[in-house]
Amino acid sequence: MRRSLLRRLGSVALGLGLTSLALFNAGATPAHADVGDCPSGYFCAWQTGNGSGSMLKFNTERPTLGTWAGKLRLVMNRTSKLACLYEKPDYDVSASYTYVESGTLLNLSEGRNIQSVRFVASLQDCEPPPPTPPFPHWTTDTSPRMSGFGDMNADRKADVLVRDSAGRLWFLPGDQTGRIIGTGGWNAFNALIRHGDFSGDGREDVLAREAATGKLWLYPGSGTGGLGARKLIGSGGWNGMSRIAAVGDLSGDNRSDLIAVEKATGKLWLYPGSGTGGLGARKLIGSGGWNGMNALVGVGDMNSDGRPDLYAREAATGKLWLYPGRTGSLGARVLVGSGGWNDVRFIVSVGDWSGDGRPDLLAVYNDDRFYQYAGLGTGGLSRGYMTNNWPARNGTF
Ligand SMILES: [Ca+2]
Ligand SMILES: [Ca+2]
Ligand SMILES: [Ca+2]
Ligand SMILES: [Ca+2]
Repeated sequence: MRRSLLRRLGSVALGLGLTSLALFNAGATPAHADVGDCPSGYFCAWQTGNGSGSMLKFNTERPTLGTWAGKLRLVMNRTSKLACLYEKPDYDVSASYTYVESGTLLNLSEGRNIQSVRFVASLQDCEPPPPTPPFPHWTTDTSPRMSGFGDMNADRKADVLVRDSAGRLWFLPGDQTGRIIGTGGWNAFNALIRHGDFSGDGREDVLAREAATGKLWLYPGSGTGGLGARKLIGSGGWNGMSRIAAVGDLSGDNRSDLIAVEKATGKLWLYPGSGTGGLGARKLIGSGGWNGMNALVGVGDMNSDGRPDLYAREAATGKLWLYPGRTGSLGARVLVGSGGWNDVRFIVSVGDWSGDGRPDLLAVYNDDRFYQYAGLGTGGLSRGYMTNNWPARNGTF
């Protein structure tokens, strides 16, 4: 770590016109202060653009910078956090602010007038609550009945989960509030899945695929929006799947099932849930071509026939298709959206947010627009309407 940082310092130092010799000697007593003096774990600042002269160092937030206010020209962030640099005291975002990532050196232009500094987990946290909380506003109506999925705290309101860039997981119950239910490490997963109960206690759970190992983990829902201790549900090989979705009970035994597309073959497999947190022997339900779909969404019973259905987005056309659930299989597909769905980053199924008892849909577009689409009960969707801006997050499901 120290070595790689020094190497990074060396390359930056060349750009600053400093000699690499001075940096390599940083461990020894230097003839004069320079950027190599910034100790690990600290945020350091200089009033010169080349890191000469006296150095200010600290590693806790500073609502004011005293005699250094407005004088920072070169800064180095050797804390493990992201540093937010505000042009007003007290982290006031009404003037502009900038940020410095962990392990980074930044030259501040002459016009910058830094007055306060905070250390946070991710960029969105630079804007403190209030006025802008570090999660999007999510509001929802109350459904007349339990939908069986999308509701992690059993209040008949559709909940949304958000993973932020720092790898934390947020629970958004639909009243514009949010709270952390995963304090970190969630960026280790390359698939996050939620739709109903897998552990058999009637509470909605979360499934997550670990990128490094291809393992599939079950995070049992607590029933109050939180998650319990995880359990291994798939010991490996899940990275061989291009898409995984939870669909509800497709096999007809009242237990939640998974479906997955095999990358190598384009086959669609049904993994029947055991009802106790395991998966039974898989069954082929699509003989090929499923790699042509770049999103699978378990949307619930969209066509009101009592069986859960699947939405799939066609990569080549941006069309959205409904595959009606049959017992242990999928029926002939029906067009739901004629195009444009490739502009959506996250297609999210959270059950009924409109309060009419029918499952609905959410879409977070690549440009952060957030659209709500109400399910019509016939398999299709109402015209979508934009209700919010949903700034880039690392996952919404
Ligand atoms: Ca809820
Ligand atoms: Ca459960
Ligand atoms: Ca159906
Ligand atoms: Ca609805």
